[in-house]
Amino acid sequence: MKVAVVGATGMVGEVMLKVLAERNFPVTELIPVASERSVGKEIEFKGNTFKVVSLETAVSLKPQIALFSAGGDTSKEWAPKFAAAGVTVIDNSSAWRMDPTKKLVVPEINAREITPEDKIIANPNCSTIQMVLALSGLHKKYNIERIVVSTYQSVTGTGVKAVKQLENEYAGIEGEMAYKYPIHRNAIPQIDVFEDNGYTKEEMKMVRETKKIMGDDSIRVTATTVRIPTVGGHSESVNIEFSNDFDINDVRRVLAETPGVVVQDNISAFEYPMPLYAEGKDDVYVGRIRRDETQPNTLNMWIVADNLRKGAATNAVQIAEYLVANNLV
Ligand code: 2RA
Repeated sequence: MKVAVVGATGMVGEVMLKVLAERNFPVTELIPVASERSVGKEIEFKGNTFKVVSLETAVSLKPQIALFSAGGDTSKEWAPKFAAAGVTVIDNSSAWRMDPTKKLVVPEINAREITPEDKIIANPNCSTIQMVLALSGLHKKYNIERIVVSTYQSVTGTGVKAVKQLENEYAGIEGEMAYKYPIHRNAIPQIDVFEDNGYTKEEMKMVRETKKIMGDDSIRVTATTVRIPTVGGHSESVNIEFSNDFDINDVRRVLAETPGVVVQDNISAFEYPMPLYAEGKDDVYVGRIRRDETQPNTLNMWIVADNLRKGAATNAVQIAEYLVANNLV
C-alpha cells in the first residue's frame, strides 16, 4: 500500500506513523505530507528515510490511502481532491464527521457500514471513541436510554503548544499560552468554542457523534468536558441509564468481552484505570463499575484511554486495516 500521512509532523501524525509501523501495516511507500515550511524535512519510518512533500505533490503521487490529521480546513479543502484522485481518505478532523454522506467509524462497532464508494471516512473525536467503544456491547444487551458524561481531558488533545504550556508552567517558565488560563494546577471547563446552546463544541461532538456511531438517535447524551493537566489520556466519568435492568457481573462480562476494552476494576487492590498508565496503549480501560443507587437500571463507570492512540491514530489505522482486509481499497 502506498500510504500518505497528512500532518505527519504533528502530534497525531507522529503517532500515526508509529502505529503504522508497530502494527506492521503493509506500507510499500510512505508519503509524509505537511505544511510548506516542513517540505523537504526527513522522516524516519521503519529504518528508512522519507522526505516530507506538499499536499499537491501527495495527490499527484496517488496513494491508495491517506490518513489526514491536519485540521478541519485542510481536510475540507484537500480530502475531496484526494478522493477525486481515487485515494481513500481517513480523516481525523471534525470536517466530515456529521456529514450524512460520510461514515463515522469506530471499527469494532460499525466498520461493516463501509463500502468501496466511501472515499472519505471520518475518524470520530477522541473523547467520543473511548466512550462509545466501552458502551457498545452494553447498548446491545441492555439498550441505553441516557448518558451523562463528564470528561477529564489530557492537554495532548490540544496539541504540542498545550503540552509546552503545561511543561513551562510546571517549571515556572513564562511562555506561549495554548489556553486562556494556566493549566498547571487547574481544571478548565471549556474544550473548544462555545455553541449557541451554552455547551462547548467538544460537548456537542460527544452528543452528536455518539448517536451517529451507535446508529441510534434516541440515545440522550449530555456532556461536560474539562481540560486537566495530564498528558497520558482522557478520563471520563459516565452515568448510563438503560431501558432494562442489568446484572452487575454480566455488565463486567460484557465489557470484558468487548474487543478493545480492558476491565481494570478491583477496588480491594485499588485497581482502576488512570491516564498515567494508559499512555501509549491502544486499549480502552474501564473501572469503578457500580450501580447508581439513586435510580433503577443505571450504572456508573470510569473510562480511560490514550487520546492520541485509540482516540485518534490507532482508530484511523484500524480503519485502514479493515479497508485492506476487506478489499475496499
Ligand atoms: C481535545 N477532542 O481533546 C480534542 C482533540 N480532538 O481537545
